[in-house]
Amino acid sequence: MTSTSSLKLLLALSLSAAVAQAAPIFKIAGNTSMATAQNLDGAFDLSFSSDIGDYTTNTSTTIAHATVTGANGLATGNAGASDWYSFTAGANKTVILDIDYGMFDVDSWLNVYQGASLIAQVDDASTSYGQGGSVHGYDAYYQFTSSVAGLYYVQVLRYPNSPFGSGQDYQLHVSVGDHAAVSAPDSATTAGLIGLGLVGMLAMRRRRTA
Ligand SMILES: [Ca+2]
Ligand SMILES: [Ca+2]
Repeated sequence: MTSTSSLKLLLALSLSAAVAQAAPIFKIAGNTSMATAQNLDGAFDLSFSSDIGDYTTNTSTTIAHATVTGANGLATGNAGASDWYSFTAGANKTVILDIDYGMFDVDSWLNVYQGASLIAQVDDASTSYGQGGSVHGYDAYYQFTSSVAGLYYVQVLRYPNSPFGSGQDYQLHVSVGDHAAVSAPDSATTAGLIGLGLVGMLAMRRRRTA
């Protein structure tokens, strides 16, 4: 028995499952210092994203990742300051920091810290790094191997190591080799099954009304 309402429900489930695959979290207000950094450890998963990868390969389903949207045009914005994030990594793990959709709003700049130690300052990168999401080489990208286990920080700013202006938005993907995928697992399979079910039901419906 197929009804319009059950079709709508399936469609809604299918769409929500699809959206849940790579839903970013949003920047909190006031993460303007190392001490008030927004911790991303609870947001890692292995859901597919066409915007996440290393220099050459999509790693979204093999290396756990978290995505945060930094919208400095919103109330949580840090115009006049910078955005701080923290995450945990084990020793000798691949860590990838990838800014997407910064340009043409913001020429992004990253300061990367292992504990309190500044280990890298990052400006520009090839748009081919980190898969999709960058239309300009001014979007920062940085890949490194963690030296020790512990807490790492990334401070997002604008070139050259300067505070944000108003309305400077970006997405930051953090991928960490050994990070637990603590969020919902990849829902692509579920979405696919629901989608197949939907196609089947629509086919049935078409036959009935033919
Ligand atoms: Ca990317
Ligand atoms: Ca840059």
